Amino acid sequence: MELPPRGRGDELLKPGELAAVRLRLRNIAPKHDLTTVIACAFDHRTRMLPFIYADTRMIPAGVRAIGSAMVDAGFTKTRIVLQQWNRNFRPSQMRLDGRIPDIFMISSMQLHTAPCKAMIQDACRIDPTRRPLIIVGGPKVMYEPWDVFSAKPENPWAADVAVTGEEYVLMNLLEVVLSIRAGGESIRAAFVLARDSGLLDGIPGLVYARGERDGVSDELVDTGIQRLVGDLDELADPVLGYRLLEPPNRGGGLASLAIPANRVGRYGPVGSLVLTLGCKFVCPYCPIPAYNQRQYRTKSGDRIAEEIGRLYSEYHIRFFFGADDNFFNDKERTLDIAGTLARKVDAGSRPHCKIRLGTEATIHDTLLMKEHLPLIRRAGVWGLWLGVEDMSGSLVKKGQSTDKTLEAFALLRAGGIFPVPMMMHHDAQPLYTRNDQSGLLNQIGLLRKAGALYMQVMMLTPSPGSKLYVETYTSGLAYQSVDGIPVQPHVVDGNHVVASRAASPWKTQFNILAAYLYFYNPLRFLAALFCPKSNIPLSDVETSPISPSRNKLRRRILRKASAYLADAAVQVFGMWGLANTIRRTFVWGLHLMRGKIKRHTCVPASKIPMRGVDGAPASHALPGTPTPREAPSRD
Ligand code: B12
Ligand code: SF4
Repeated sequence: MELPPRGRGDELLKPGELAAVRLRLRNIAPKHDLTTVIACAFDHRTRMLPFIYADTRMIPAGVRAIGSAMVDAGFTKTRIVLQQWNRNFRPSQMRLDGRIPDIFMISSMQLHTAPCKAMIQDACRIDPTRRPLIIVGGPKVMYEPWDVFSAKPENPWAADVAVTGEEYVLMNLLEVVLSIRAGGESIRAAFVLARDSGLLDGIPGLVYARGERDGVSDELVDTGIQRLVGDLDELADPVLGYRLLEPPNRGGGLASLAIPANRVGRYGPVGSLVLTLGCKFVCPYCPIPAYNQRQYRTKSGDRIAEEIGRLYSEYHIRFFFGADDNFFNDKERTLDIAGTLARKVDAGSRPHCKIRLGTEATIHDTLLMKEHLPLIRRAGVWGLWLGVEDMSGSLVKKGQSTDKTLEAFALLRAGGIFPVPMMMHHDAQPLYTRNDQSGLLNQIGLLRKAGALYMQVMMLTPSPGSKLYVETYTSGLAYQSVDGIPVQPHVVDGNHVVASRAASPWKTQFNILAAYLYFYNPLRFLAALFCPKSNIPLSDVETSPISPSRNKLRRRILRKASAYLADAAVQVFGMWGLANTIRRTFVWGLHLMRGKIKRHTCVPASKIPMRGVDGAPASHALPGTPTPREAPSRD
């Protein structure tokens, strides 16, 4: 079930609305002297291929965006804590500027739900008179905001509010709460007042609780689907967020200072960057088009060039990953971005000459961009993650036949861009086939031959907010438990088989391991040493605009050697990643083989009644959610 659409023409904020709220907050911020901690939930059990490096070395854009928005709005006493680096962090121990913060925020993906809930629980241990306002946001609550309010009287805990939207919703919420905050009053008390007087109901993108018995809320009020910011140039400067990072440490509390700017690139060498958001395709297992209200939103080329320049100069970050859903979605807008970045390179701008940018796109759109690929490469795009899924098209058709995929690979490589296939394994796909190319290994073999250095295979998994989501549960496809082990969020990661009709799902689980082993292994490592796939045009190009005359030869040899050895290095990395993947998923395969599988019959939904404002249906309620009228009396 997808998020419901807003009314036609009412999907976006009015131009300038986000910029205006930022300005208004900046005017009142000095009066309030707020301290804020924003934590990124991360479950370390999810560390495996294909994301094992990016998951901890790329500083997530969500928390950073929220941190940037806070600083930009004048709330400079803000700290970002990544559980990726600070796994022992305990909200109950945090102190910022010598005090318990006024606001504690959490950002979480669906698969990191367990640590997200643990942090809320821990924050709820703080004395209620001093407890910060707890706000939860990010991809988890975009679709399942109700899950951050406990429905168990024996274990009561809850966020104060879930933000189902982006920066604007948070800024809007802060503005309303601060507008009624009396001097010396806690921000949480002001929030409660705003909530109880109905002031939050006019802010689409919130879910908050009302009433309480035995520690469990009586109902959740859903203020509806957010309006999106259309022009991403209105967002706060991402450079601000990088100054707020808590240094990696083993303690439960916070260090006195954030990571100094000159060390940020050391801890997080890959910078994620919002360039565009949205996608025109409608794959039934993907929530992205509906989340974006079928809108495509971009930053301008000038803005992106400026951000990259500053991120490079201030933090020495030169590897970037675009948070794009489909970078080539709109030719004109892509060319604006690429053209601007390429012009900077032509003019000899050092940061722009040095960067390497990776992002996601579809095969279909890559082919439409074929004559522009040299420009895209000049702009710094160096790797493209392509949604190949299953090339035979038996899973989904979005213009990715075998021929087209191979054509796109050849064009990209000829243009100096590394193609990275993202494959989706599913019940109907055999591991290997003799007479055609539909088998998983057949396809991987073809893609390797076509020049893939790195690849990912994921299992089709229920994704909240997608068209297929509810049906996956009601049809009994999704597992509830395997061999008596409940299916918890951290295994709903695309690496574990958690939804399948296969008679022997363990085979599917081991197929994924076999696919990786086929791609990353000692034999291929040796082959990569003698016949590397990484030697593509421009792979050894000089990226420095002004070559130092000294050491010119040495630099040239180094560049050539690293281009030559890159393929073998990726193989070594892949084998190490595979060892971790086997360690984490092999036992699951055994449970699938030996144990009984219990299936869901209905979709997990809120146990607490939900409603919209003015009695409207709640936008984020899934089928089976009680409404306040239906709620059984707890007397
Ligand atoms: C880059 C990316 C990754 C990178 C992340 C690296 C990193 N450390 O940053 C990598 C490649 C590692 C990755 C891996 C995975 N990813 Co990913 N990824 C993305 C992608 C393309 C961009 C993320 C991003 O930077 N977005 C930009 C930021 C600004 O957006 P945001 O995080 O949503 O934050 C905004 C709002 O959510 C909100 N917000 C966020 N936090 C908070 C907190 C508060 C308090 C408030 C008020 C608001 C708020 O405001 C922010 C600003 O607008 C998104 C899709 C997308 N376009 O967002 C998928 C996405 C996040 N990934 C997703 C998934 C499922 C995965 C994987 C499980 C693989 C898979 N099966 O597809 C793995 C998990 C790996 C792991 N162990 O964590 C899903 C998450 C779905 C969900 N409901 O949780 C997404 C949304 C794609 C999708 N299918 O819809 N991913
Ligand atoms: S092409 Fe990718 S982003 Fe677009 S709808 Fe399909 S899976 Fe989602």
